[in-house]
Amino acid sequence: MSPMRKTAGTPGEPSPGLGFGIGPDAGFGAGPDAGFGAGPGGRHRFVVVASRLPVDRTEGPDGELDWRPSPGGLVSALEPVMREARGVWIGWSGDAGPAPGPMVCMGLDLVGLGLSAEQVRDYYEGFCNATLWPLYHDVIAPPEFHRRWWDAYVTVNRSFAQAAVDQAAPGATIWVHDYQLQLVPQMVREQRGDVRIGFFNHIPFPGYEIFAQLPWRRQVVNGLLGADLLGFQRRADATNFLRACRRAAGLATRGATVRAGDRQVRAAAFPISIDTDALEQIAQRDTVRKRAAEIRLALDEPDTVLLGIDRLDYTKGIPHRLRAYGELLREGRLGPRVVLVQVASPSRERVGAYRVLRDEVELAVSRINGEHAEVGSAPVHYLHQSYPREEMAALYLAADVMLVTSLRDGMNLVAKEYVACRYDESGALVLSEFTGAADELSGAFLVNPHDIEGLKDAVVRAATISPAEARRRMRLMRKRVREHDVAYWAESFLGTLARAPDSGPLEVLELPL
Ligand code: GDG
Repeated sequence: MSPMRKTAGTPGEPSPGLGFGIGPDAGFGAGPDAGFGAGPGGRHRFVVVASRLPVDRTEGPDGELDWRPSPGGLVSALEPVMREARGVWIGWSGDAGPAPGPMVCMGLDLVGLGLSAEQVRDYYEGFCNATLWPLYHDVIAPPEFHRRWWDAYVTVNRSFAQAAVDQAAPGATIWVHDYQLQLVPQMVREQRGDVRIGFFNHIPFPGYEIFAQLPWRRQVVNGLLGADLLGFQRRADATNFLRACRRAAGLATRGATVRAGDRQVRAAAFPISIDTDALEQIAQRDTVRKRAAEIRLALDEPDTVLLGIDRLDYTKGIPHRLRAYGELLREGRLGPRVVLVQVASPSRERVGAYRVLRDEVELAVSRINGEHAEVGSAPVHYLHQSYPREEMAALYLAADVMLVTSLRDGMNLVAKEYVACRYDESGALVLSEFTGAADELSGAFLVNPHDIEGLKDAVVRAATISPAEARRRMRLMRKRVREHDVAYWAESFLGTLARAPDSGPLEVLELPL
């Protein structure tokens, strides 16, 4: 934890994809001809643009405000190349207020942008979290469309783009992340023909019938097309995007390539992953293994521990999971000595749909406990809190069955984290087919979370699996997350970007479908 120069605020929610996994050496290599290096005039040859900085504002004991690293998979994957290239990370600090400006943390150059209270409301809570998030997750919640929110989205994207333009050396590589910044590639491109721009979308890209609802669909497609390479989690997301190019912007596509004026833009799947080694090492620590045993003891040594770990988000299918579990208890199909531990980390609490969800989940938990608890024991342990990563690893180790029942999820890193922690090859994963992870983790029990009977059957099968069968399935999944970790992901993306746009056929990652 390195003290830093700047001040103010509170830690935010675990940022998507930044919430877990550290490691000083993620084994990163940018590809043979990436050619990164510090640029002239203090500018940078590698620029990461993400909605959040990899640090949280904290308050010291005397009320002084400071910054604390919030290490995550993305940071650990990019750290070596950031260091080597004197790269810079541009992002928002997570609070309303003036820009914290440039700073150095863990030896990394960071540029903090500021959002006003109105921008937090209209851009972040509004357009990002109440328009794009539900729209891109197949309208699980109804998206709201407000012109004022769109205007804020354009303004904030412009300030991120300007910061990237200011930081980038001639010929730099700029990597823009996620749905909050879809206009940045084009905004940078307008000013800088010399840079290489990559964009990675962490969440799904919806089918055209859904995307078409967006009043600004053409602007979003054109914004993204400022990039040379667009990365998506699943092949289906890339296909959906290519279709949006044809339908919303009338552009021609050929294979994975879109012709945008005189430029060629490529769109392909690069499934994100975790820092597998670092996480496995945490899980193997004596302290963590001891803690896992303590957790089981505190739960009164149940026969079966089921676990859910999610941001409290309506995309994660927590109510569906609780419904299935409640019915299984009523039917007695899991036996008397079963416990569900549900971590629901606080998330986006100022957005209406999230407050409604919290009430719904807490009502469902109380109903189940009200019906089935006995004095001194409860069938659901509900934890609306965030935990350090060692505690998360201990929870993964303590669980016999991991439940991931998302209704829609770009990837779902929790599923991969569970697998990474199960170094003794025990445990079972129940995994929604609507996650990106379902394309890769073939040893999971795949479920449609809307099919409550099917979900119940899968939970029972996972809970009663033989040790040999569990080992066979877990081995398959562990091989996948070991070979395709976050370093592999970053390397594939940046390597492909380095070869864009004038090289031969695009390398699309092979997935075992
Ligand atoms: C988005 C996409 C995609 C959660 N609670 C705590 C905590 N976490 C960590 C988990 C995991 C991360 O947060 C959550 O990642 P997910 O992938 O499961 O989901 P999103 O937050 O929705 O992420 C998703 C991802 O971006 C990456 O591209 O996979 O589909 O929606 O790492 O471990 N970490 C700690 N304490 C907690 O209480 N330390």
